Amino acid sequence: MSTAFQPDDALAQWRRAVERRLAALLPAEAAGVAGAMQAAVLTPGKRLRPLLVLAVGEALGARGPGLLDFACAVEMIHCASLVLDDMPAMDDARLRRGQPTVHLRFGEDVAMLAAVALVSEACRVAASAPALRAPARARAVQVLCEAVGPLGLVRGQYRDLHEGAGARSAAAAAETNDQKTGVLFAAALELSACAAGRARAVPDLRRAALAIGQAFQLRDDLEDLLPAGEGREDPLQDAGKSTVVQLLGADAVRRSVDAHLGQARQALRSALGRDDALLTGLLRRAFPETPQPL
Ligand code: GRG
Repeated sequence: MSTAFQPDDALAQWRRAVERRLAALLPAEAAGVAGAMQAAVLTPGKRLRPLLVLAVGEALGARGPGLLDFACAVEMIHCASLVLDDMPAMDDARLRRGQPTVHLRFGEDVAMLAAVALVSEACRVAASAPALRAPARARAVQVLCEAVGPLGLVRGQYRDLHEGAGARSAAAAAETNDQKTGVLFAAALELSACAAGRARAVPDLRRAALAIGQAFQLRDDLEDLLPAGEGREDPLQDAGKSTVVQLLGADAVRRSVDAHLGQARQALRSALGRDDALLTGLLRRAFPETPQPL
């Protein structure tokens, strides 16, 4: 029997651990706000952010249940942001992770309350992460609050909604990507460093996270050009919204995705002092061959 190391198996195990822990952390009732929180978080998603927390954290030497709770806190913030982003006042989406969006299932009032509750739960979970020192937990809460707040996701979303920045130039689109997407990847990787007590790795991790955020968002823009079902979840949503693909063309955007992924790998190598097979596997899975538009 082969005992060769299989990154896919390890990632699948971590993913199950994240899902079990998320289910245990959320309030148990099936009705009301608790039901909406469960729908927002437990509907299966890629879990890219928590897997990054675990992969980078372990590669930096963090072990134990505290790292897992940091990973879950980041996923709760991510899911809260998706609930809000999907609401009629923002993206007005009908589907998320293949299911009707939280506000369509539970009502807008409950969706807003669930999003607020998820942000506060994320902070509570990070603040009480087991087996980690108090300064690491305190720093993690600060990092999460900054990632959400007026200079975090809130700013990125405002910019995207009100400043039409995505459409003006490639540089403006890149800034929106940093603010709206990169910021939470950066928080995820900083939580890994917190759990491992490796603050000096943060500048390299931040560079890696922002590059991952750029690649992620540009890939998303490319997928918007694919036929319904292969790319975007809801083909009517965002119809006519201008993206960097219209500005630069799909080939240039595809090259840019690859360049950002190269920068991310280089920054991770610099943070860790080596290549890490799990992280390499995770990035390969998260960014399979760049999609070909129509
Ligand atoms: C108060 C938390 C909070 C946020 C307020 C609404 C908002 C500000 C920000 C939303 C920003 C946003 C929608 C960024 C894009 C996020 C993104 C790239 C979503 C898709 O992520 P995937 O593909 O989704 O990883 P899954 O479902 O796989 O997790």
